[in-house]
Amino acid sequence: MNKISIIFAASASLLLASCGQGDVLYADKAVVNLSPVEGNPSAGYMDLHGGRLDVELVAVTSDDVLRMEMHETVEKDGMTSMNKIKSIPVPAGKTVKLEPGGKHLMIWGVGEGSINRRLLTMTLIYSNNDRIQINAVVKKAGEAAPADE
Ligand SMILES: [Cu+2]
Repeated sequence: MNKISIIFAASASLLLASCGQGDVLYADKAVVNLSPVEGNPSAGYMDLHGGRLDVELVAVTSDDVLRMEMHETVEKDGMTSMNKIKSIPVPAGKTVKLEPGGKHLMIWGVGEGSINRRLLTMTLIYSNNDRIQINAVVKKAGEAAPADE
């Protein structure tokens, strides 16, 4: 058996509220915006909340996609482009947003099952070997954002 701890963080915000601490490594507000064009990659966004230690998000995986990459949008000479990045620093106690125009996930081949249930399960892998499983809300193009609870 490996020593990797798996934390199910689907309701991490509830957990956080109930224990009243701000230094738990977790992620929330995860969303996958499906590409309106079949074959084009979809984009993933979320809030990454730092724990007690400075760590890096080194990979995001899912059993129900063909490929997932971490990207950063960069602007140079008025032109916007994207670079693939190897990791995303998540400083202790800080919140790092994956959002349009910034760092984001690029996702190819989201499975029909996840699209139909409107949830994509993904695993965040950190540099300290923590693994956090989250469910991202899958949104079709043009669909309104789900109400914030
Ligand atoms: Cu991208």
